[in-house]
Amino acid sequence: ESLGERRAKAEKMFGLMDGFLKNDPMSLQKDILDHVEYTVARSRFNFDDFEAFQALSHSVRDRLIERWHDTHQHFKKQDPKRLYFLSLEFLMGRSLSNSVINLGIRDEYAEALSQLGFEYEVLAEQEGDAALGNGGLARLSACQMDSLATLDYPVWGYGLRYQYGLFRQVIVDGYQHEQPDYWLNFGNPWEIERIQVSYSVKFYGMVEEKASNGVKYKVWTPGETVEAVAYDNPIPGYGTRNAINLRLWAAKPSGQYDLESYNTGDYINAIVNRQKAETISYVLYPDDRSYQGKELRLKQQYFFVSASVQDIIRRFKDVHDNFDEFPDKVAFQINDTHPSLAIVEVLRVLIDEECLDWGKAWEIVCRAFSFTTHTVNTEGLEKIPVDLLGSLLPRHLQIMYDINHRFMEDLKRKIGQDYSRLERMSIVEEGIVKSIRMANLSIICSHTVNGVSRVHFELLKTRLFKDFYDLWPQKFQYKTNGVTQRRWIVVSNPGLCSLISKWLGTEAWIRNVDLLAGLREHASNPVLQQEWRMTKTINKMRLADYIETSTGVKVSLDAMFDVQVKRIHEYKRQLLNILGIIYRYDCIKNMNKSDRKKVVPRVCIIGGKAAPGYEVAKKIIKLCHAVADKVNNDDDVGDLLKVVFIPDYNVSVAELVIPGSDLSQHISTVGHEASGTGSMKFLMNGCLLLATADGSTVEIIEEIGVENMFLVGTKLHEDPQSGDKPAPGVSIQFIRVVSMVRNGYFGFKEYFNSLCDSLEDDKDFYKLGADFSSYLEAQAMADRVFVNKEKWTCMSILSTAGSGKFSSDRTIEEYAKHAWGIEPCKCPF
Ligand code: T68
Repeated sequence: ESLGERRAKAEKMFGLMDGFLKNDPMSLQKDILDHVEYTVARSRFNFDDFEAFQALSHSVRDRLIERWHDTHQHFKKQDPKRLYFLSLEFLMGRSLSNSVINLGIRDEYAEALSQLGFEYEVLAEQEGDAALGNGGLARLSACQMDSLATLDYPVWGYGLRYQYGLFRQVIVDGYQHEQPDYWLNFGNPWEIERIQVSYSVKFYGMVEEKASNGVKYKVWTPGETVEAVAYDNPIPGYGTRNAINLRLWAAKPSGQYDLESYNTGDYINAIVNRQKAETISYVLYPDDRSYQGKELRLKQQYFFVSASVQDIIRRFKDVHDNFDEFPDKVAFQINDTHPSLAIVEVLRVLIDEECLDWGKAWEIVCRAFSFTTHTVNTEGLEKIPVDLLGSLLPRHLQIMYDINHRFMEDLKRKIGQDYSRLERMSIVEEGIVKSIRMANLSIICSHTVNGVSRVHFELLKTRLFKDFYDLWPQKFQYKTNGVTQRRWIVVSNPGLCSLISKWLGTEAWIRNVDLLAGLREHASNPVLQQEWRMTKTINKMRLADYIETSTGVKVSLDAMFDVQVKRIHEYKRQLLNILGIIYRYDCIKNMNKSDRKKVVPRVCIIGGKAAPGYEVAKKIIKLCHAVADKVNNDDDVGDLLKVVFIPDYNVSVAELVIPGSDLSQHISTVGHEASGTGSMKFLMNGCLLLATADGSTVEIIEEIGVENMFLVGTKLHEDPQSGDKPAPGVSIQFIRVVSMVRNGYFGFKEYFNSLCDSLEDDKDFYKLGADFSSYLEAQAMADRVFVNKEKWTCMSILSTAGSGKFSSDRTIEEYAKHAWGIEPCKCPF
């Protein structure tokens, strides 16, 4: 028997097995103890909670790997069209609970651990967050990966393995300070380092034109080479054997020795300098809107794009020898413009390395790319200075000019000499700093441009990308964002999860969330209502404990927990919330005893990070603390009002806060939030919304009915001119609360001066003054309903029941059908 024959025999024998690992509690115990001993290298008679968590995670990881291998084997065999999801940010949070739930073995693990004398929940708390992203955009990628795996789509996610994720927010004297998030300090059991999967990424240098047999071609001689090493993160689907891969790249010094520097004799410095290559993937940029033409950021973008494109083309060429088939086998999704260099990189590879002519390469690219934008304002669009591009990626800049030249010629033929329109649509922006408009590039080269909610789509068509929409209306679409009910109900709210399954008589809603609508018929049932409130109270207890440990403030469970958690931004109007709190405080202070009895007690909870260089946002955080100090220490007010700022808001904090809140605020100035996804998580958890008709809230209202939430202001379509009309006069209440801040009622008079100035009539860009009365009315309405327990609970049940549309499963189905053209590829169980 030859080695090959023996191998084939073994493959046949073991290939028939479902996987090697068993999931009964006894087998799980043995596995955990084996990992304690051989992976964590602790004695199986002596290990602590953290070591138990490590061993547990490794045992779960083994099971993930089995499915992940089978899935890739299956994809390889079927060779379906694959989606490559490119994003510079993924906000995954914790993985343990999500994995054991998706694998369907949570209870088995809990049982196994309890027999070993450990509590599953306690170990799960040991895990730190993977925070490789800023906010909405990054968490959306994570939710979409969960849906892609669950729906069996053949997909790879690609991103960057930052050594430092989003900064940790530490509050000192009410001010935000940033600390590095070295999340890898304690190891990362979920990733698999692939030292053999690595690619060289090239930067700088120069381009020469050469010719052979009369054919001209370009040669790029780079000046720097960095190695990209793959780290794979299996993403398990729920109720399926499929597990897909999220491949993150880390930068390492290149193995190609630079003889020159070694020969100078400065061996030590040569090594130290080479080590600098690693800085490319060191740290995530913490700005979630503004764009600064920084070289390191551009390097990160190209580093990740180049490695991913090499990997994708290698995989394609393993099985195909003709690029004609490329668009039928490969779909690219670019998450905002951050990975849009991929477009140019694919063109470059096809033309310079695969020797395709421009026409062929261009056609392939235009059929492969789909682009989603997450922004509403032109200032937020990414622009890269031409000088920077020309020095870092000289060949890419040439290709961008080539694309633009052809596009402009074509456009002139279509629209004639309308120079101002031609200028607006050009990829190149002339100006003091000549730059490349990455959004224009992305639109021109993609077959589909996606918005993230219906109103966002309207804004794209009529404002942001009007010129392009008029040219190519068929390219423009929208897929309203969604979130995964697996993480946001099943993992984070187990109580509600069992309650829902009990009343629906099935767990099928976990894969088919439309079934939640079945709760509607029970919304007024007093038995369900009683159980619903009980579940909420338990979640509120959990949250109250967390508030006390993280802020020292004791809160009453009878109070309405009113929450606003999200990145701090002027347009999101945390300031409106704080001014409302000041108004409430002022009212209580001026009430007589008998009126006070009627006050509905509130706990106002705010949380979120400000970009480190965003001064106004940082002042808003400080104001929040200043108001909290005054209110919480006022014995006269007691439990009628408490104000808390939850520090270091992140995914795992969200999992605790959202299930425990009664009311949540989404009060951006209308026309400024592209979609918003936090609201969807609150909705699923039966938390009532107090919101403006902005972004996806408009669609939420259609699903649940405006009578089941508290609307601030009018709906956009009722007031189409709202953007241009002068703000209605501000109320006396608004003037009063602003002057309290201005006059130093909460201290720090000088420091808050500029905040107050920004609220003056003519400077109030985000219309806090104009919306204040309506905001107070919505808040007063919430108070009135809260005392009517039956009504409130009914609205809460109807919120969950109406949340089905906002599952990322629906979003992904829409993308698969209307943008990517991919089909499920289910691995046999
Ligand atoms: C958000 N965008 C939108 N951007 O603001 C939000 N930007 O309305 C939407 O729901 C969400 O995307 C998902 O579509 C962001 O989160 C960023 O985080 C970001 C990061 C870097 C650069 C620019």
